[in-house]
Amino acid sequence: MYPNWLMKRAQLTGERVGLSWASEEWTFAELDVIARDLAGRLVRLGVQRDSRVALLSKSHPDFVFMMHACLHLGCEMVMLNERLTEQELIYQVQDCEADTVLTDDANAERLNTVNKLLFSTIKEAVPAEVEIQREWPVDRVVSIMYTSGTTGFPKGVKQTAENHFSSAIASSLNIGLGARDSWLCMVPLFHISGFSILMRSLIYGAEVRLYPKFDAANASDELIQGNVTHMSVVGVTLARILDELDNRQMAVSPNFRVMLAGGGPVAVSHIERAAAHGINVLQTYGMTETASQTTTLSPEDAADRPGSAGKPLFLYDVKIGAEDEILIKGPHVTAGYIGRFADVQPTEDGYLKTGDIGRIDAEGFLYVLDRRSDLIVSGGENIYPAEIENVLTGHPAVLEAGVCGIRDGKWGEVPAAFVVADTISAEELDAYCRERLASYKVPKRYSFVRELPRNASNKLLRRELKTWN
Ligand code: S0N
Ligand code: AMP
Ligand code: MG
Ligand code: MG
Ligand code: MG
Repeated sequence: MYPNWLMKRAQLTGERVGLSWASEEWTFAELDVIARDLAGRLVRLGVQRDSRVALLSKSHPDFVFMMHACLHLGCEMVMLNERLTEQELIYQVQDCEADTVLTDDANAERLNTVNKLLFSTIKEAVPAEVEIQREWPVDRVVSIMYTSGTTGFPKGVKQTAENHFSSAIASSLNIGLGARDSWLCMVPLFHISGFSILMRSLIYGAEVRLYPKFDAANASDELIQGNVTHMSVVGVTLARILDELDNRQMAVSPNFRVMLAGGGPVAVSHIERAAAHGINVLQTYGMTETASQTTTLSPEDAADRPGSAGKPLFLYDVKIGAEDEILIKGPHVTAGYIGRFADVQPTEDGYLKTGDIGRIDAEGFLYVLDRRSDLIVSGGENIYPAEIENVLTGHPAVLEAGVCGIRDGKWGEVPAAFVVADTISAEELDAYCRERLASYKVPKRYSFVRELPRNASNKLLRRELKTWN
């Protein structure tokens, strides 16, 4: 059993700031009071203790308050990605069988066909008497996040209290985090990149400095003023910060200690540019199935190991399996999937099969050489070609479709589609995809071809497609 993390944190260092947003801030004790109050309101509105709820919100303090309220009620939280289309969201809400979806008012017009509660409605309700869940079983599911799968159907990944706890401990044993620190959160809270910041903050008593979204000017202000000690970025956002800092010609405060860069490969040139600004970029290899980092390059090794994602953190083991696949073992590895993938066993002999290809050097440093089968990473958002191909072949005029990633100056990589079709234009396909896919997944280019590259068993050769560009 764990104690309820927010309650425990409020008892230990209740007077410390746990969350800040522009000029507002909340101590851990205040967060606990707000969460208890909201928990009572949720119950009044019919939310059951220990039930599964989905949340759809922009990054905002209210979102954090609602999450804490849900955790107080023992609820499992399904984190919905705000960029998804209605159709994509409905798939997840149905797959997870959530009883209720809690949405911020900005998303009020969405998900009208499901049982939904707006944040404003919740805040107006009269609180009921409720009992807060004082202890958390280690295998309690805290969060569920959907991640794209090779089949084209996103999989709901369970993240337990133990997953998050061990992740926070292992992270801090390497990077260091304490009650005087503040972690700048400009990554979405619905991704593990953002949610893990919230978990670490509870466990270490550090502040979360929250912003509604990534903004290079705001990020630079924070780094220069020295308000924050840590920040999480993806390659694209790091590049935008570096451009901004180049323009400003002002020094980053020595208070700032760690820039954790993950979600995909980070160019060595970015790491070098950052170093010139006095920014310590730590490249990490992490994923939804491992509640964030598995390997991270420690500050001491960063300079000598360009391109490496570091060594496995203290609690974890990584090895290379057949066909150079990266295999991961540790208490941070997901307990499994839900919904249509509930029967899929995530581990084999205790190791998570990542699908990523890598190499470990003689000193034990991991190099991620290639990503899970054909996965495209665009600005830190993952896209599986199969998901786009399924949509394209759903169009009556499309006979076959193949999608692969192409290099892109702005996003790193973007999807490009190759289609075998009766007469149809790229514009029509674009409109068709936009209705059905989040806009970052919509192909940036369509090529009409007579046939697709396939092997003897008729399997699409997406690697080959890449060479057609
Ligand atoms: C890069 C971001 C900030 C871009 O968003 P921006 O600039 O705010 O765009 P919008 O104004 O919202 O939209 C404008 C148009 O741009 C399109 N668009 C937005 N994002 C993308 C994208 N990624 N790719 C392609 N297009 C995009 C919009 O659709 C819109 O287009 P139109 O006009 O056509 O509608 C934003 O994308 C962002 O925040 N990205 C990062 C997300 C993230 O955090 N990913 C990480 C996920 N992975 C994990 O969580 C596992 C790894 C991990 O845990 C980790 C990762 C990083 C750091 C630390 C860790 C850790 O281990 O702790
Ligand atoms: P997600 O599905 O959002 O959890 O993304 C996890 C995937 O992102 C991993 O399986 C990798 O394919 C990719 N990824 C994460 N970190 C890195 C890295 N440092 N280098 C290369 N690919 C990475
Ligand atoms: Mg994924
Ligand atoms: Mg402060
Ligand atoms: Mg993802």
